[in-house]
Amino acid sequence: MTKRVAIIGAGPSGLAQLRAFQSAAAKGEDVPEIVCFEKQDNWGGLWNYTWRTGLDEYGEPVHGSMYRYLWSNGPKEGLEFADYSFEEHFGKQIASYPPRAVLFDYIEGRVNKAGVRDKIRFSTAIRNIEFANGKFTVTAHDLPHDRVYDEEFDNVIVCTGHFSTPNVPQFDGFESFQGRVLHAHDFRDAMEFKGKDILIVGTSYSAEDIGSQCWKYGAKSITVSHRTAPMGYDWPDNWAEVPLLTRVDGNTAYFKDGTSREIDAIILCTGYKHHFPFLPDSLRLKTANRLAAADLYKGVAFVPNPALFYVGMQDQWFTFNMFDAQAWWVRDAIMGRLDVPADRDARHADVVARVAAEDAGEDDYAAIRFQGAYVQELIDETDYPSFNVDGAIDAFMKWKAHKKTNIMTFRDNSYVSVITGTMAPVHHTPWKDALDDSLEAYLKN
Ligand code: FAD
Ligand code: NA7
Repeated sequence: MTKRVAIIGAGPSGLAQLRAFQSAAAKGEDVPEIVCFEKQDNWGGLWNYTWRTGLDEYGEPVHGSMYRYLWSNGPKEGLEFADYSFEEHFGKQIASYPPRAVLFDYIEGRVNKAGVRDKIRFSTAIRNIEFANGKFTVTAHDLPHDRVYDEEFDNVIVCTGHFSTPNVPQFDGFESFQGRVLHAHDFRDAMEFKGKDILIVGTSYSAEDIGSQCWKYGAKSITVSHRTAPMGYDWPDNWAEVPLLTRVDGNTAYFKDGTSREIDAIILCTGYKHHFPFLPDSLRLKTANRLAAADLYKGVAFVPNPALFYVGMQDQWFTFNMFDAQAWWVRDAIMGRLDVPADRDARHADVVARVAAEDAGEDDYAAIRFQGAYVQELIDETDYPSFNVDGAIDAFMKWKAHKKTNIMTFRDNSYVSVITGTMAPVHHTPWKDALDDSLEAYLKN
């Protein structure tokens, strides 16, 4: 096959795409030439932890948003690769909420086994992409050698993630606040906030988890300010939920209900923006962070130009296994084994239907089922190993219930693998007491 395909990013989505092509090649199929460009010097995307914030050694915006002591925020049984189980990787079943280093090791194990590292050009940032006469011209920047060059491709698959460019609102008084104001993207170590009164703005995953971490590592108090609704869990005594921040004066934060609190630091857990500075307007995805992303046929093929694909651009209940389902589907579309409608209106109609179906759901439970059905739809159309998607949905439902029961102990539960059918062991130490998040400590079961 003479086609050339560019994959931008070697995080879980880009690695899923590399593995998808490699699995077809391993079956003796004639696959396109693949080049993956990754601006960091290693793979793993967000799971490749960096201490850096702001700009990196080349002046590039730091991609990493993950922090020390991060444990999976959902059960691993909801994200397990269908072609590479946790038991295969670790030689035994492990507990259900692995810390970051353990999940990084697992992600890496699959692609080491597949032998795809030589397809990746590390420390290479994509600067620009143009489309003309049926070809993409991709401009890459080899950062260590400071060399910019162009190459042509038939298809481009954007796998650059969407939880790296922070959404940073402004509140009156920030400019004269006496403590630190940071976005979740720049949060690295909860120990920094030990003994402090912290204010968190936002009520989604980052707010819940960064607040919980600060609590675990000894913050004096946690106040969480909501724009829409409080999270509503049964929080510890030194945790309060308050209405939206209106202003800050000195070290006093004022809220919409007229109350105020003294605070030492403010962490904006206010989400992220889909940001593709390397794409012209005509190729750039513009979507909210939702399950039915705008402008993506089957959630992956760009409606205005179906030679361009995006993987992992949805908001995420399912993660690694959804990226796999998408990557296998994209591979088959590129290899001509699946049809993307030639008619733009037909592609658009698919998006409209998905948006309406998502909007018809009333709660998180419906959202989980919606995304599970999407994963099932894609894997039914490719040779990605079928797995028990309903079992993964069931793990998510139990996880939600466990969080409601006790938000500080939900990670002490275990679930059944939907790949091997084995029950995970209960972890040797409750999450709140497990201060060492290393791989060695976690695997001591
Ligand atoms: P990313 O992991 O973001 O990888 C994108 C890659 O593209 C990066 O390596 C980046 O360097 C590269 N890149 C970007 N721009 C360029 C460019 N111009 N040129 C070249 N390369 C480029 N998911 C879970 O399943 N469980 C969790 O517990 C969990 N916790 C999370 C915690 C945090 C704080 C965050 C932010 C996310 C979390 N997620 C979690 C969700 C996360 O989005 C996925 O797990 C996963 O990392 C997404 O993979 P991705 O490959 O799509 O994107
Ligand atoms: P999310 O899930 O996009 O949530 C963003 C939160 O920020 C949400 O609660 C928003 O409140 C809130 N928000 C956004 N803008 C504002 C302003 N201007 N004022 C107040 N509150 C605001 O981002 P997360 O970082 O939590 O999660 C992203 C990923 O990281 C996720 O996949 C996890 O796995 C880790 P709203 O409800 O819209 O009022």
